[in-house]
Amino acid sequence: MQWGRIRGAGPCQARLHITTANAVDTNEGDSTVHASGKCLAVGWGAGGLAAILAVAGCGGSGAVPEPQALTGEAACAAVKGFSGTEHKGVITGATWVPAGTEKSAPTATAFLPAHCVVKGSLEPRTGVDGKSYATKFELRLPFDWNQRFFFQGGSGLEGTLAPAYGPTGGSKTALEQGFAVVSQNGGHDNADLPAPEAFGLDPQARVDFGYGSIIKTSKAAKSLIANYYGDAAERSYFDGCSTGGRQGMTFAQRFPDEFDGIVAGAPVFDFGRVVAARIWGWQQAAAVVSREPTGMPRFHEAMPQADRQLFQGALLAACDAQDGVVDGMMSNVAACTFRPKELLCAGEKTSECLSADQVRIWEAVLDGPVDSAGAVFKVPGYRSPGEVPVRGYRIDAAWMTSAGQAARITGQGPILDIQWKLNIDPTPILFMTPPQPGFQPLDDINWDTWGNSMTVNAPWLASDPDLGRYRDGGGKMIFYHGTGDSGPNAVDTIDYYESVVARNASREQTGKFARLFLVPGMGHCRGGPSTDTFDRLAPIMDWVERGKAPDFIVAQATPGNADLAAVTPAIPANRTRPLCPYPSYARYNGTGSIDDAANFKCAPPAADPA
Ligand SMILES: [Ca+2]
Repeated sequence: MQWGRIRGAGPCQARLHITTANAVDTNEGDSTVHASGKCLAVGWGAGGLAAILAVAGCGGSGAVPEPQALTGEAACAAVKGFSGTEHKGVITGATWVPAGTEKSAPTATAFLPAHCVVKGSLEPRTGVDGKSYATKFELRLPFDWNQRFFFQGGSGLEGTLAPAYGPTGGSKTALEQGFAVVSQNGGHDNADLPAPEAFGLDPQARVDFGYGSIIKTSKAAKSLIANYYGDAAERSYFDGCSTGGRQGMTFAQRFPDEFDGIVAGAPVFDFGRVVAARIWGWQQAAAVVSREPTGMPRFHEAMPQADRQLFQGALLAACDAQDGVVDGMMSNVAACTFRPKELLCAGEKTSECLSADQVRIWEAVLDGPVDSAGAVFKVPGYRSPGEVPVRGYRIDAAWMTSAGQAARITGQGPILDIQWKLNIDPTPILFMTPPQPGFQPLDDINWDTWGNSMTVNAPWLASDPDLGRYRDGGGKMIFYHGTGDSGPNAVDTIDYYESVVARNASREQTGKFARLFLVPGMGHCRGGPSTDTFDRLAPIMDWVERGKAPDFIVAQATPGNADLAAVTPAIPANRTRPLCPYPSYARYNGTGSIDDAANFKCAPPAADPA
């Protein structure tokens, strides 16, 4: 599917025109140019821009004088002349990238189209900790623009500026499809900080990480787009996973007018609760294992690889067939009620059963943190009482590593390190209010009081179920979440989605603007024994621009994904599956290849056989 421009049949390419200030007819405090052309220039704040007038080349009737028309490289260079925004921004660079000179990744088959890379810095300042802060963004403006804007969501604790190519999960990036694409750094640069989480010492930096950086970036990008092309973007889309998924929810909840379509994957919409669940799980294992001289628990001792495989095999044996086919994937997660305690050894520990400690650890991980009275963690419980206990493979990693066989076996390796840096290290500095340097989460947490420390006024909380303003503005929203996610739990996202349903007239009415797609077996945003590759942009565009709601999304396995062979039966790299809107799931029709999505349909949970 090729998406054309929304307005104007003729070319609408960047043509930045340089005039003198006297030649521009401005309103007070507004450098809008009065012209009869279809694409007319819009000034970027008061002053500063009067000398630069952007006129796109579509639909113009000739009413606009044609002074020094600049295209391509010269137009891009002129962007450096922008000197102010409503957020006190400065353009720090504008670089022309000719066609055929840059790829979005070394493995990409095609070169990127000609475009201008604009870099800017918004509200630079010195924090209360004496460190330098600013919201930095990168905006890529394709010469051949499709009149749309794409916001590329961030990740983790932010602090870096990713190239704004706009990955979509499909074969082409958003930039290659003609979108103007922006990325941002979350309001802080890791290069300016002693540790990634250190921005937690500055209250404004916390706010910027929560929502400040993304809204400033969105506003600035839209202004720049309007100037560069001489016309505002007709449609705006957001796509992100993890922290990016949370940012998508933040836009829908706090800034519902910013986007027409939002894709929110594996959203960390309650970071404190995700971290709490992690720490809780680690605590359970740490209590029964030895420690490195550094104090790091040897988590792998609690669950050797053979026992992990024993559990995985038992889980699949219990739940794989519930979707109509034994294929190494558990698509009917609502029907899976397998519990670790079913593997408890009757006597001595053997290779065929789990010890009492192992069962206790895994059961505790599934139940989530409890206080001294045995009540589920209050902020609120990271899984609801009565929820199905086993979702995909989440149990695989909740207390140790997210992926990677080597790390699972040895307890060492970069993946565990990453989990530590996202959960343990930031807790005293970033997730506690006020910060408490020196706090040792693994040993010091008091689960009776922990909830308040973690979530009160946390600016990154995005759990408001009221999406009414976004809905009423015509916005569409796609959530997706891997059932094997070892970070933010798919159960949490299900619970959030149900809370949205509860705020609307019915599930059917909710499905008219927001749908959730579970990805069976997928880990955090990708990976896992799953079909984890799918185009996220096409479905949301179909929904926004053609009124075609996604009844399913075809996903395929990713060649080279080692996790495909980690289950029995192994998953072939050519497998496709429909991802289904919750609560339906992909059910095998009973005939045809089990690796072809065409032989599956989205079935309601009630279709599960007795
Ligand atoms: Ca199955």
